[in-house]
Amino acid sequence: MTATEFQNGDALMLIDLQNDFCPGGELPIGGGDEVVETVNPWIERAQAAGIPVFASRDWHPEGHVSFEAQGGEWPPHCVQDTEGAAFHPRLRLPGDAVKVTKGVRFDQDQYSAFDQTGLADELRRRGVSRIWVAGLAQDVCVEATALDARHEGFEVMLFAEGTRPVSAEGGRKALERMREAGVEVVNGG
Ligand code: VGL
Ligand code: ZN
Repeated sequence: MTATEFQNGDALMLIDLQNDFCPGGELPIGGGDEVVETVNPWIERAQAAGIPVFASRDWHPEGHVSFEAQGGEWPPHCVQDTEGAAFHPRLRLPGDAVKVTKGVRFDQDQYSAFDQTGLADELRRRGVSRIWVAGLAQDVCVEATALDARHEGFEVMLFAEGTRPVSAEGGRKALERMREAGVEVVNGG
């Protein structure tokens, strides 16, 4: 599958395109900023096709359980209302983009945009049956979101050029697990 053909019943799902996941941020992912440039034309195409654009954001309280000082595995990142938690300035999110906020629980992390957010019901309510996924990080929140989407019964298309992993090896394994779960990996835009 190569060409993007958005159709009725689709949604574009952009995962965590926030400053802290881009070079210069607190948890930078190599090429994170390139992903922002890559997804912009897809946003335009989604709008032209009249399909909804969803954008998730990691939105942690200060001292979140996922941070190293609290025994978690990550440096502090995407702390609520900081510049690092803001969407990347070059991301051209439409005004009617639907924001999905996660990672807000004090007692546990939420990698997946579906985790306790009500997203699956909201997508169904809008008649969405297939989602096109891009964003960061391929081996963390993108994977978790794509797998949950499959479990919820959605068709899932992953833009290979529209995502980057924390580690190359992690990225390869994530791709494998996503493919096994029925995620279709799309090359090119
Ligand atoms: C993420 C690590 C920690 C992500 C979020 O968005 O992929 N990664 N929190
Ligand atoms: Zn996080």
